[in-house]
Amino acid sequence: MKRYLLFVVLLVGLLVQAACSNSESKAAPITVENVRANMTMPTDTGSFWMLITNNSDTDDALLGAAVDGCGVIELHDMVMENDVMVMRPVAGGKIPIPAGQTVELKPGGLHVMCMQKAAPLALGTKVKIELEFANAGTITVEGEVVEPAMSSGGMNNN
Ligand SMILES: [Cu+2]
Repeated sequence: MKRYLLFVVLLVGLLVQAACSNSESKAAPITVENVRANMTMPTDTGSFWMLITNNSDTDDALLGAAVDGCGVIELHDMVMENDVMVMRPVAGGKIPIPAGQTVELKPGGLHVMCMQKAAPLALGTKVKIELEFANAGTITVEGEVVEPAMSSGGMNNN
């Protein structure tokens, strides 16, 4: 009986998966998860954090992004300069996403920087972000507006 149930669960899982991937011919080479938009501040800047996984066996790279309400977007990293954390554009203007690896964009680290922000967004708002990859092309994902200090785990108050 247990086995039968397990079989049914697996079968349903497969069917759901098949239905979902019907429009795409194969598994996505790049998957983007946990997209968070740090866009509540009453300033003209904001940032985006996310997990980017390269499921393919070819190295890829994030080249840029586009978001409605962000006049300019840059890819930034945080580095120590004279004992102070500062952010600056990533070397080479891109974030490498090596084959088979996951790269985390997070508070205090790599991020997609929104400049010339049109207006602050309310917590919980859904935001579309268009990501441009060297190999995978353009991938549009949706993120949610979170508290400025919210880390990937949601428990860091720094
Ligand atoms: Cu930045």
